[in-house]
Amino acid sequence: MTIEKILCVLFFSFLVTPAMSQQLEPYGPVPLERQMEWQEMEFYAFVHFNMNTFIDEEWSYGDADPANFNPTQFDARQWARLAKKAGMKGIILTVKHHDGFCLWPSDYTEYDVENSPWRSGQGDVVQALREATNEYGLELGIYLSPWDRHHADYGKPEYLTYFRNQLRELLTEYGDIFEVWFDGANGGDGYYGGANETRNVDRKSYYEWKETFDLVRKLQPEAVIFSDAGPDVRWVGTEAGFANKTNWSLLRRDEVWPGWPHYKQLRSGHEDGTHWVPAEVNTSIRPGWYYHASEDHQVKSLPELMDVYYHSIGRNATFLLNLPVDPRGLVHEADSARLMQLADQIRKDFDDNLAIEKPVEASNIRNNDDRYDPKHITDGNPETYWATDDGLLQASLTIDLENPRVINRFLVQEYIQLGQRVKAFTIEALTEQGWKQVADETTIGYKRILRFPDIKASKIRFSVTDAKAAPVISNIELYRAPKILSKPSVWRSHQDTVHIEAADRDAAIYYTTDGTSPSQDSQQYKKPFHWPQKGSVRAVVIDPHTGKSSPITAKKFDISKAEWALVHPAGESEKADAMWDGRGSTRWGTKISNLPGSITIDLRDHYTLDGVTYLPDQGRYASGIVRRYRIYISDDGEEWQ
Ligand code: FUL
Repeated sequence: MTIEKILCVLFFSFLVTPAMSQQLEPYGPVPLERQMEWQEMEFYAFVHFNMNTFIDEEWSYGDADPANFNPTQFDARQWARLAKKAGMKGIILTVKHHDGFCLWPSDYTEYDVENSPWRSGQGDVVQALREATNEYGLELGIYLSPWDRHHADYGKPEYLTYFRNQLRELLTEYGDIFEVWFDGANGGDGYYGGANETRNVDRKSYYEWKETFDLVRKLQPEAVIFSDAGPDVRWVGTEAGFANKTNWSLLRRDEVWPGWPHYKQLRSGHEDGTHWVPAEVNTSIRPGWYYHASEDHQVKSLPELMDVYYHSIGRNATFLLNLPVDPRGLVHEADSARLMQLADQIRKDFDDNLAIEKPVEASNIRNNDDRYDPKHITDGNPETYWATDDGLLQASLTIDLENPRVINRFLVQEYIQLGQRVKAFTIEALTEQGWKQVADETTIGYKRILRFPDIKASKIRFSVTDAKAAPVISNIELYRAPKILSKPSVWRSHQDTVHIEAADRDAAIYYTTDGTSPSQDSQQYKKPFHWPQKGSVRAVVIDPHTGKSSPITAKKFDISKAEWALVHPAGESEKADAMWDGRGSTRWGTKISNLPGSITIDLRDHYTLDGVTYLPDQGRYASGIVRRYRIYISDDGEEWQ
């Protein structure tokens, strides 16, 4: 190298070094492109439809005759149409559940649709859904259960060959797959080709997951792989429909495997995670994953589903909502109606972004460079962002709403392509009484949405109070969501205290006890009240902003239960309170080893009775349901009729 060249190199590095050090570098693990695309899908459907649907089971044994599989009005286009209308971006289908029955004609088994009467064995559910998703512009995903209660080789290495052969069929014959879903339920009793026994596998080693993941990568490099442990997307550690408020998209991935006993940690991820493995919240629109006519009345309510929305997408996760297809081959009317309500409410909640294009000031702007100006958080462009100087772990920005506006939703996004950085943040609102704190929260990630009571503000201040590295925020939105106006619930406790609950805690409740219809002129409900009378309490929920009201709940109460006492079985009185506490969600059961058994209640007064009501356990796995009974009455506890 000549001396000129050396000088030139030195000079060059002198010029570029300061600028390079200002470069905004990713911090910690960051998403791969396939993970980014998946995250942006946000909301997509699960469809559980399989042998279980036809034999009314959740986990069938693996021995049910393929002849059972025979949908009468099969229409995958209906599923796709509903998903599309709901704003979902894809559908993941249970192509094989734990019972081993395959929804596509597999070359590797006889236990599939080809041997069912459906379409004379010519049907292929996977292909039908592929066509429907293409028609509606949706992505297709597959759930292939690792556990197979039908297969004779399950538990042996031979089964893995079978499993991977099936995966190869699915990943080569049905076009692009966006997500491959591997469930963590593994091993137990089953048919296993007629062996009818219990087979347990070592969950950590049996499946040789690496080889299977390599196969997916080879055949569908853009698909994300889901399991308890990722590698791309992790289970959220519960099927109840939520991620924790603190939710890192990071995981110490090498410590986790499908079936990991510490799965509750998946609700928050790991702050010190070594890999980018974001969470997916999966839950069913009904108690079961599969359709059961007995659950037609148990479709989740709109407020419950909105809670799931805010506790998944609103907490840095995606929302995978299961629609159990019924034996006709259709999403049941009750589920589709509720799904449309949900879609409508989501649209209303995020209808009018009050922050868009509003002026923003920040406590610090990285390098004072326009590229990192806070104006980018209200420009509606997800690719631009506000960033602060390196080493600054606290910073704030203020959005000027120009005119005071009522808001109740705050949405914020980090530019996660540069890592998940924020550990804690607050929100304050400038009201007529000065600055008020609205929220004090932890992580953000791809998206965080907060709900809070209506507040009228002229400015909103967002402050990062702790971060792993200089915060990089790409978007903030503000909304005034309308109230959810579903019927309030009314119940009366054992002590005659009447409680009224609205789905939306911020809505106003009005009630009457004289049989008239409640309105804004009636008594406003503020707290539970004592009301031992016979008669009905009528209640309504009203959105104070729009004046719109919910349907009215009319709850009839009969004789007071305040003095009732349990005589038999003795010693159970306290627990037995759940039997008459007025709440359908609590229950009391007692061990009655020799049927018929009995319970005796002392009413402590004399009444003319004309009826008795009994509400059985309303839980998903209800037990102790009374099938036959007699009711006796007595005036003295001696003589019974
Ligand atoms: C679970 C399975 O055992 C359920 O049947 C269902 O498929 C759910 C999505 O995953 O682990």
